[in-house]
Amino acid sequence: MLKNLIWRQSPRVRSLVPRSFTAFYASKVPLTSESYLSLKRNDSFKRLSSDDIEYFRTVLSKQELLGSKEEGDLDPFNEDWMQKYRGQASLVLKPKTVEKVSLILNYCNEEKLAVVPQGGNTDLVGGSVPVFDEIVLSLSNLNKVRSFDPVSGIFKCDAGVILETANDYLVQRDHIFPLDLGAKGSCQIGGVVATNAGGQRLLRYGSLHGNVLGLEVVLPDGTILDSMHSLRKDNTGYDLKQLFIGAEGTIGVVTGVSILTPPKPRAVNVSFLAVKSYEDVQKVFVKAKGELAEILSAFEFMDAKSIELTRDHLKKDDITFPLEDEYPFYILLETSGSNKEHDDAKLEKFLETAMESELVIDGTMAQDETELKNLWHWREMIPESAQCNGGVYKYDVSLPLKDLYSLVEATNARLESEGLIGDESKPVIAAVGYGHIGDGNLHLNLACREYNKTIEKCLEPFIYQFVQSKHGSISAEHGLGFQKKNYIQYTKNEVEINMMKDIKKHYDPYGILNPYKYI
Ligand code: FAD
Ligand code: 2HG
Ligand code: ZN
Repeated sequence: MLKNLIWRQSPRVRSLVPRSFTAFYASKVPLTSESYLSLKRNDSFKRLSSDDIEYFRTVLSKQELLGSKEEGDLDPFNEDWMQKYRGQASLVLKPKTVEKVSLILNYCNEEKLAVVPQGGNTDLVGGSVPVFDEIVLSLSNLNKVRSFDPVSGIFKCDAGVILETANDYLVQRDHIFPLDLGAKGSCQIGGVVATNAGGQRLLRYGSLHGNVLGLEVVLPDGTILDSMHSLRKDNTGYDLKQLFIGAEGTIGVVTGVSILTPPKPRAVNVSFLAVKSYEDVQKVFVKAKGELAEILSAFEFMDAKSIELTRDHLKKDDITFPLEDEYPFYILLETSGSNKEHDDAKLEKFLETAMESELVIDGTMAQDETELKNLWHWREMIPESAQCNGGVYKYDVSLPLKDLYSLVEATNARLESEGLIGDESKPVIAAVGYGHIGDGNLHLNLACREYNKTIEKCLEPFIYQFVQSKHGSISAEHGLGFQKKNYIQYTKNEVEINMMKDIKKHYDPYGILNPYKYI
């Protein structure tokens, strides 16, 4: 039988409030321009002058413009979440209206000033921070809910609304945001649209390419594209909004989003299960799809090492692991439906037979909302646990399910053969695998003692070649950003890449938006 856990005083699921980037953090993050020496600043971009700042002051109020008065002021905008990349912006603009975004971009385009759009700065591929001296255009002051229609479920908001805020707003109206992810406390709706983030509910609600009904976007020359439609069906011409979903701020700045939201499920169950092998993870997934069918809303997997790292990291918070023993693999399985009795009966039968056949060898089920959040906490805290030891290399890939875990094994073997992992004298602490099995999406994280070029060279292009050999994608959900810019050809062919370059050139002929990234 599954045991019901008695939880201690539970911590609230930690939402990632923007880090306090103190001098301590600032001093640790190397400048991107110094870590990647072959990279050169594009000298067709103008360097910011006092005249430019004067212009911005005529358009923006004091609260909408940040300059580096004191050293460290702009660190939160220059440094990424992984503390791997650091730019040198000396100006951050935080406009409060779409019209101001338009004036800023129009001016920057005319003056050839490079700009990086920034949301919550939780990007994991170095896309949200400057590489050199680009101006940061933060959307955080554009943060109003615009409307919600309880009949259709259509929600409209500014790009700078935080994901968790949007979801809380919708929950109060018996709906939810069709996307959830660990960075919900910081990331913004515009940011998740710009990265086409996947997250934990994709299995159930599909991707943003399907849910987003309309966008408002400011193009690099300042043109406002008002496409904030509310239609589920609209076959009049090219579906322009799709271009901006996942474009990572390279061809326009998203300022408004119209999205279809589902009703809040009345019954949610979460179970945390242990299995013997990756083979069994797949078997449980097939069984879950067949038997839980329409109520299955998340199927996440974690290997033993990812949980080991998380246990170490959460020790300080005195949080008890939900299972008594350790196992090779864990599964977090969630169901969401409208009838608790029906869902409970289905899930119990599923778990009973899974345990009888020894597919599932241990597990627990959340008994209330607090336990439910705690079980999710063990999954959502893996990224932070892998990041907090000095450095982390992250690879977010799509692979056929049968091959998915073999990348973790191959990477471990390669690191061992190169003498980079094994004991405390080695730079890599662990190479761990976890992710969204339901979407064929593996997160391979290398927790390191430091960022180190030898590790990077050992991993790249090795990992991208591996993914290509299995016909996977080198970016499942985090995007290309700075990290993967030079590797797109491992997933996309020449014709595809050339069409992308044409689109970029068409909308952004001077290349001012998010340069040095994407393609
Ligand atoms: P930022 O990080 O600020 O920006 C991301 C990119 O979009 C940048 O290229 C930036 O230039 C651009 N951009 C931002 N706002 C706009 C805008 N308004 N218009 C145009 N371009 C813009 N991703 C997933 O897919 N699934 C996950 O499960 C997931 N979990 C995460 C968990 C953690 C702990 C962390 C730190 C990150 C996670 N991510 C995940 C990564 C991530 O992509 C997201 O957190 C999110 O999509 C980024 O939103 P943001 O507002 O922070 O955008
Ligand atoms: C998740 O699924 C996120 O937790 C982050 O996409 C993954 O940090 C990572 O590699
Ligand atoms: Zn993910």
